[in-house]
Amino acid sequence: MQPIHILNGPNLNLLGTREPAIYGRESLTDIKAMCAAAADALGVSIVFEQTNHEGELVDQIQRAGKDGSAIVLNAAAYTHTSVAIHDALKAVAVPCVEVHLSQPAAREAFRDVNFVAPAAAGSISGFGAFSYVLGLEAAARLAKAGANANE
Ligand code: CA2
Repeated sequence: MQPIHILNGPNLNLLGTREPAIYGRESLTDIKAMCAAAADALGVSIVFEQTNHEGELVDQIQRAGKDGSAIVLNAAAYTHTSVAIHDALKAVAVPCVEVHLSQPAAREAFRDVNFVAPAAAGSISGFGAFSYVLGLEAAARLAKAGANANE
């Protein structure tokens, strides 16, 4: 099976340095290590990437569509703003599981707008770094089933 691509959007490289009450104390490197351990247990391989740039995130989604079996996506702030990321997810033939550390629905009203969820197979939010482990498990199940959310 091709790897599951775990993609991270803007500012997530700063995790562990600020706002631990909202985003937890783990750094993105810690989350990558948690995902690697979970991937081993699930018998899948992963690619783990982060970018602060919208177009680069679109490129990463397109690469995942060619070289991956599923996407786990924390698009961070682009979740709430990016038609380009919505369109990229709709354009690829692999399923996407949306993940968030926090629970956006319990936060500011501007986070109620979500361009990722309508293009995702499902969403996992509010469990801190564990959202990624749950998201990876869901993505592995979808990938093994050969699911394609955009068919
Ligand atoms: O809860 C999540 O995972 C979010 O995707 C995080 C985004 C936010 O815009 C989404 O609504 C929910 C923000 C990521 C910012 O990351 C920071 C990391 C360290 C310090 C400050 C921000």
